Amino acid sequence: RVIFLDLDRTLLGDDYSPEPAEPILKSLISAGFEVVLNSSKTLAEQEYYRGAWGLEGPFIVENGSAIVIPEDYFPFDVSGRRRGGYILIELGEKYSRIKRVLDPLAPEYGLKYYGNCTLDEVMAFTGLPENLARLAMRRDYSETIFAWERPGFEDLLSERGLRVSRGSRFIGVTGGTDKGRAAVELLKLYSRLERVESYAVGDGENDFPLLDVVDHAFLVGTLRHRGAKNISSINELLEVVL
Ligand code: 2M8
Ligand code: MG
Ligand code: MG
Repeated sequence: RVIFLDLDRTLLGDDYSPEPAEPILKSLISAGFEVVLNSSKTLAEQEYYRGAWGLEGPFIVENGSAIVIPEDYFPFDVSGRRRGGYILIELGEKYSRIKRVLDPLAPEYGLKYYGNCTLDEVMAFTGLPENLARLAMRRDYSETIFAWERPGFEDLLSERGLRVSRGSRFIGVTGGTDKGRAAVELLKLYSRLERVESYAVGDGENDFPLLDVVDHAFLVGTLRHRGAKNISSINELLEVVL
């Protein structure tokens, strides 16, 4: 059983600390679940949480932009780009290209995102503590629009071939990918080992494509999505799946 988990407002609360979710992850792992983080967060941010929770498997970064697989994790060859002990299956766009599209629109629409904010501004917009804000600023494939003064930029970004989606708090900008597409690609690899039953938990609109591709879908909070079961918090998940 493979379970894809979103981070912000699914496993993490407003202080972004890993501690509250730790017992949940422990229970899922001891029940035999393969836990795969699938979030808007960067590789650097997710390494922090993986370390805190002792996760060792693949994970999906920046809204489906890349599947990150520890080298030698699967007992067969996986093709992708090798970097820092990982194999990266890249499905999104390079960060530089996304920034090149956003920068000329920023003055007119009053856009604020990592690429034109200082560390202090990032901390103020997100509420991230300094160490995590620094890791969030290490973007490889996506931008996050924290604030805007005028509407209308979303259509322009789509016309320029970028994908715009709502996360838990902000607007995410990626290439033509999403959390669901990346999950499908990773599930194909797991299926080469054994028959997989898939689960996912999220809270935001950018989780909908992920909820659509798994066997068992859960939404934390009050948003609704066809085929997904609403739960009030991640703790309720254990009652349902264990
Ligand atoms: C962004 O992700 C959230 C989660 O959905 C959002 O878009 O609302 C990303 O920039 C992520 O890297 C960052 O940690 C988070 C901080 O709230 O915002
Ligand atoms: Mg979320
Ligand atoms: Mg997310």
